Amino acid sequence: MGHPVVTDEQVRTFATDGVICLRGAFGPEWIEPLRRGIQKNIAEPSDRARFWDRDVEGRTCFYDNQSWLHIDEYRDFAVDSPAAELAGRLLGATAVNFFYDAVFVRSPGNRFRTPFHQDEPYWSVEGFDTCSIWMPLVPVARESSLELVRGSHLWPERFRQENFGALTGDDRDTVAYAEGGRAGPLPDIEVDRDAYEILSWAMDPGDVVVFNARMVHGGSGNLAADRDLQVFNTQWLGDDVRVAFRPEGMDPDHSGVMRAAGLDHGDRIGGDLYPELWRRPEPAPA
Ligand SMILES: O=C(O)CCC(=O)C(=O)O
Repeated sequence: MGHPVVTDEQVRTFATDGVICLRGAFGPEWIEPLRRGIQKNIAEPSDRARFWDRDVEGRTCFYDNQSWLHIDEYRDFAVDSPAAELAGRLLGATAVNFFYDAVFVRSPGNRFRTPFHQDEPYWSVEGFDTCSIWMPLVPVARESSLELVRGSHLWPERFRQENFGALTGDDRDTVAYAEGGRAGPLPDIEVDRDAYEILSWAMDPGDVVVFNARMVHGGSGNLAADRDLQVFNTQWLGDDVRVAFRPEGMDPDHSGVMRAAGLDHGDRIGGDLYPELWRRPEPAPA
């Protein structure tokens, strides 16, 4: 089984690049249940599930999130796997809360590529100390893997993001994403790829890409006819993260469930929906 403790050099790489690929971080005891969980999740989607893509051949990209609330295999991974410690140590955090899970499941040959975007501007929280653990449960070739613009978590601008509802055609995803003090749209990475240092990795089950939620990222998909892609992704929140209800819109929009749980704008994240799952051990007394 992979070892959860990361080296100082890996912590530095994550801080400067905004992303790190860790090989063999999770063993089959985590991969196999998550694969079963994905099949259950497809059979029993939450009301947040979407198809990002369904092409004329019937190939699909299925998406769901916060399904740990009804899929035990996801809950077990979030609560009991080394993921929380991995996140906490990479973030250099005092403590880490679980935010939510997301799955991206592409059927064989699906060509859909996720548009480049940053995650944090969509979220109902704000802060620098965040990470997502992107975990393919099947082998993925580099040309079908997630792509990330190195160091983009440190870009000073705050960009307006695109409305992903336009992809699903689902009224529930229609969010205005007003300009609201933002620097304008995200640069078009695809038309000027050489201007950016784009990182991506061929990966095997057990490998993970961990990235800061301010990182510009996208891609994956673009699958060969005989290859599918099942990705389980968990999002983790560290010390400086606070609840943020954004007037420009949120996706996924947690403001309703957060308010119902007694969380308001500016609050420290916590409670049963966003449990603290790792805390740095106190140093032993000298
Ligand atoms: O796997 C993908 O296609 C996209 C992943 C992504 O954008 C994310 O995890 O935020």
